[in-house]
Amino acid sequence: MTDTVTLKPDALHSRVVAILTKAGFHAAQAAAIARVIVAGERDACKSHGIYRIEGVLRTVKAGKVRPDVVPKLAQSEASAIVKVDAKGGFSNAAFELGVPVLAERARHFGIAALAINDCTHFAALWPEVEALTDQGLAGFAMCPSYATVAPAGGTAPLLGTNPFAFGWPRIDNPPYVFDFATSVAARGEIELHRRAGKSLPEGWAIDAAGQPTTDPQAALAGAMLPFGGHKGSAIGTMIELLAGIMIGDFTSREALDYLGSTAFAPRHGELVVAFSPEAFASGRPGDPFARAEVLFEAIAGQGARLPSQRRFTARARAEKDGIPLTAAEVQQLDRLLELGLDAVS
Ligand code: NDP
Ligand code: PYC
Repeated sequence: MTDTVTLKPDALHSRVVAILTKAGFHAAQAAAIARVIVAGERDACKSHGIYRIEGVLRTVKAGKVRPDVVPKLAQSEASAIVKVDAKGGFSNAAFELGVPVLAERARHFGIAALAINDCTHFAALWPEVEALTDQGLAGFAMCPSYATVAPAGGTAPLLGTNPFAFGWPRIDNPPYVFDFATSVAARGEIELHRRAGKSLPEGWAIDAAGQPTTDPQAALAGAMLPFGGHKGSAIGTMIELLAGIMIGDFTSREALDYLGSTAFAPRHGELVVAFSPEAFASGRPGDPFARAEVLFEAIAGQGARLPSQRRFTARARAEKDGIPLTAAEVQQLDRLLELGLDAVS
């Protein structure tokens, strides 16, 4: 008997939607959340795949997020700033509502920004920058998280794992996309190490006394470290400023104070900026997309791999053969569907 079950992405999407619907989600929120969770599994990004469903349900049960609301677009005809009020729901439906307007404004002005406020965000950011590259736009996305990362030289959690993603459209290839936490690793990775009983690599975290640790439990009670020392610390701080303070939303510290626990998905805002490469390159020599190809070929020509290549390979495999899940993961999906919010404490 095999320990692995293979599901087509559509079949997994239906299962996740059913779980969320039973838990009281509005159809637009359920479908949008399920899309990013399934995309995480399809692209072999387990830290933001189905394991996040429990956290989503826990956050609903604690009354820290509203599953039944519909996000609202704040229209401002002449502005390059598009605003969406998530109304205390998850970010995913709010992003899906705002992105067509963001793309239209970016084409019109050459650059435009989408600010999402009052949302709970638990997901990877690459689906969001890919929504821009799919439309021939470049762009980046960023958001705070909750205070779990010590600034470089500090000893206590203050910054979030604050992800940053960038995408550039390519002509006959998948886009150039990178997406990473500004901590050494995403917090989801620490949790997956804890669940698997594995030690962390050195340099990921400090314990509650500020001492280096490889014990995931001690790391969760202490603080994670920024990637690249003072450089990651500064980028994490920039994200607090632009995607927290500047858009009038929570910093990671404030998000944790609001939640009172990292057991829930974090609530804050998000900033997405879209660029039209044609508009910026207009009047200058060379086609920006052709010139970008020269750069990518030069990178690959040295034997280096482009970011997201692993993901795109996993995606192609999953689209052909289905998404492999362990029997335990399938049982957990069945349990979440049967028990709904009673499945989580
Ligand atoms: P990883 O370190 O796993 O990957 C970072 C990026 O680097 C990916 O684009 C990856 O591409 C690329 N990459 C990895 N190895 C190489 C290599 N050898 N050469 C070239 N590129 C490489 O990401 P993190 O653990 O930091 O983050 C994982 C996810 O967690 C992200 O999607 C992020 O958005 C999410 N996150 C979300 C948060 C939130 O609050 N919503 C908070 C923190 C993180 P590939 O995937 O192909 O390997
Ligand atoms: O993996 O660090 C993380 C994370 C925090 C919130 C969502 N993902």
